[in-house]
Amino acid sequence: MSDESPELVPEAEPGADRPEVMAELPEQPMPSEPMAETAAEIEDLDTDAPRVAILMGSKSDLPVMEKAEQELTERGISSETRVMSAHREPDVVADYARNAKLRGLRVIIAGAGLSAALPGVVAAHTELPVIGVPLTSRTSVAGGLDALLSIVQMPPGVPVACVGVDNARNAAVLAARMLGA
Ligand code: AIR
Repeated sequence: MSDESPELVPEAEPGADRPEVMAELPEQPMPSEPMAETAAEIEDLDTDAPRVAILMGSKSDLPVMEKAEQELTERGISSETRVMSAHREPDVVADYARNAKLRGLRVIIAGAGLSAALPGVVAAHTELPVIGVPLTSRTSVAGGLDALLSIVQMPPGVPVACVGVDNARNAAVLAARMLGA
């Protein structure tokens, strides 16, 4: 038996290896054909466009939210993952949600912790179905109940579907069912 203590490896910051998830809209290719009239036509033109968006309020949410991305990838469903905060970058969130349908997205998964406004704010700016993932975070109250209630308690007319606390995988399974995939 050796009495050497194990080497301490510094923990990598969540998302340090995923620069593409930080809030920026992907560059839009210039259309070579006449502009498509409807979202359905755009979908036909660009079959590789992501069908599901996976959004989260902070890089610190990435380790949990990556489970949704994994599940969609295993099912062959294209997705894009972005970090944007409803409180820290409200304009980015509004712009993203307003453009989502025209970009060919069909379902939006949005995870956040604490006062989790992201799914609700996204739902306020798009007709697409939104699935909220309540997340635990360092300063959560009651094991994520704060985020759960923030996501579930939407006003009439602006629904957000909600999965269990930290259950990003279920959000992906629900998105797949919505897409009939
Ligand atoms: N959050 C970020 N903007 C608004 C909210 N509600 C959430 C994140 C994360 C938690 O606050 O979704 O779960 C803590 O974020 P951070 O960046 O301090 O680690």
